[in-house]
This record gives sequence, C-alpha cells and structure tokens, in this order.
Amino acid sequence: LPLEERLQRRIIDGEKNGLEDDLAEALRDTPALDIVNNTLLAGMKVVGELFGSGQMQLPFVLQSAEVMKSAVAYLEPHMEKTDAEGKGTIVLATVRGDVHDIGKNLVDIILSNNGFNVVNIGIKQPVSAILDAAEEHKADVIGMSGLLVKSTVIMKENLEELNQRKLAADYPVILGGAALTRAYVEQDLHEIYEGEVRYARDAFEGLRLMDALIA
Ligand code: B1M
Repeated sequence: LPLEERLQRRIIDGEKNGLEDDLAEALRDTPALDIVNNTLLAGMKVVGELFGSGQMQLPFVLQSAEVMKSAVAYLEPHMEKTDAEGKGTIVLATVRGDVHDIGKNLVDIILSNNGFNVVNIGIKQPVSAILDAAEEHKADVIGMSGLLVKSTVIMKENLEELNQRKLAADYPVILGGAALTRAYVEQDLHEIYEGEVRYARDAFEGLRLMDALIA
C-alpha cells in the first residue's frame, strides 16, 4: 500500500506495529500537522463510520484510538512551535460523562505550540472542577469539548451554571466536538449565555478564536 493509505489502515485496524517507521517516513516530506490532519484524522473518520454502522465493535474502536494517540505523541515533537509565550490561559476539559479526548488533546497541542498556557484538566469533568481550575489558574477562556449528543446538553447546563454564578462576563467559552453544530452554539447557546460563546470546528479555529478573544 502507498504510505498514506498504510497509515490510515493502521488507525482503522488498530495496528501499532511498524507505526513509527511509517510516521518517520511520512515526516521526510510532510509536516507533522498535515500528517495528523490529512491522513490520521481521515482514518479516525472511517473508524467512526464503521462503528456507527455497526461494522466495528467498541474494543476495536478503542484500539484505533490508542494508535491515534501514539501517532500524535510521536509526531508532536516535530510540530512547529512559535517562540511566543504567555499569550493567555485556557482551561480545557472534556465535559461530565464524556471520555473522548483525542480532539481535546489536539487542541491542547496546537494552542500550547502557539504560545497559550493550556490547563488541560482531562475527561469527564463536572462544571465545578472546570470553574475551580479556571479560578485557580486565572483563566482568560474556558474550553469545553464533548463528542456525545448528551454532552451538548451538559454544555448548555454548564453555561447556565456560569450565568448563575455571575461568571459569564469573566469567561468567554469555546466549545468543540463532533456532536455540536455551529448553529447550536452560535444561535441557541449564544442566546442563553450572558458572556461570549463560540464554536470551534477544529483545533485551528480554536486557535483563531483564542487569538481573537484575548486580543
Ligand atoms: Co465514541 N462515540 N463512544 N469512543 N467515538 C463517537 C463520538 C460516536 C459519534 C461514534 C458513532 O456512533 N459513530 C458516538 C456518539 C453518538 C452520540 O452521542 N449520538 C460514540 C459513542 C456512542 C460512544 C460510546 C457511548 C460507546 C459505548 O460505550 N457504547 C462510548 C462513550 C463513553 C463516554 O464518553 N461515556 C464511546 C467510547 C469511545 C472510545 C473510548 C472507544 C473512543 C474514545 C477514546 C478517546 O478519546 N480516548 C471512542 C472514539 C475513538 C470515537 C470516534 C470513533 C472517534 C472520535 C475521535 O477521536 N475523533 C467517534 C466518531 C466521531 O467522532 N464521528 C465516536 C478524532 C478527533 C480528533 O476528533 O474529537 O471531533 P474530535 O475533535 C476535533 C473537532 O471536533 C475539534 O477539534 C478536533 C480536531 O479537529 N474539537 C475542538 C474537539 N474538541 C474541541 C474543543 C475545542 C476546539 C475544537 O475548544 C475547546
């Protein structure tokens, strides 16, 4: 198989053997981030489709996720970094009840490499933990990720909690994850949240939003 297809196959099949050799080969003429965005994410997309249509069972999805994580860890040191530092702080979490973190961790990498201070508090985080971290680290922005449809409801509840605690003016919020839509965030949630709430389709939009919100 050609290299790109081989790498996608490794994600889909959850096959780690030989992964690093293939990634090293890909790095010879492709920037690390392009390998993630164009090749590896395409593999994860297929995994999602196979799982969604019942052609792939959960343990295999988990294996694919592990391979994806290993690949990103291998590529991370090869990603471009700016010299900028201390551009602002974001607390990043996957919301309560949701374990999906590959996207959140990519957002962490992209923002960190571009001079933001990222406080990544992990998965299944209740709003109280998010707010504690935001206060402790004097966050400029709160970022929430969630991939389950259920998580879109939790995000709404979290925004309501911020309203109730009169914290909306302090914390612009960036939301991301596959179950969200731009309209849900920028219309429905925008209507209820008393601060700024924005939708990031991918990690780069997250970066652009951070630059805009903090400027
Ligand atoms: Co799950 N899962 N999963 N899963 N899983 C989905 C999300 C699903 C759509 C699959 C499907 O049915 N086709 C489906 C949700 C359906 C729904 O809610 N309607 C689903 C399900 C059902 C489940 C379980 C319930 C299955 C079960 O137990 N029966 C279970 C849930 C457990 C829980 O959360 N409580 C479950 C478990 C798992 C695994 C553990 C096996 C594994 C996760 C491993 C891990 O993350 N450590 C897993 C995986 C891998 C997936 C799919 C296949 C791939 C997700 C992924 O990593 N994509 C997924 C299918 C899909 O998404 N279509 C699926 C790659 C990643 C880079 O993309 O996270 O979208 P994503 O991030 C993007 C953008 O969204 C954005 O930037 C990223 C880069 O571009 N972004 C942000 C994300 N967060 C952001 C935050 C920002 C900014 C941008 O700022 C704050």
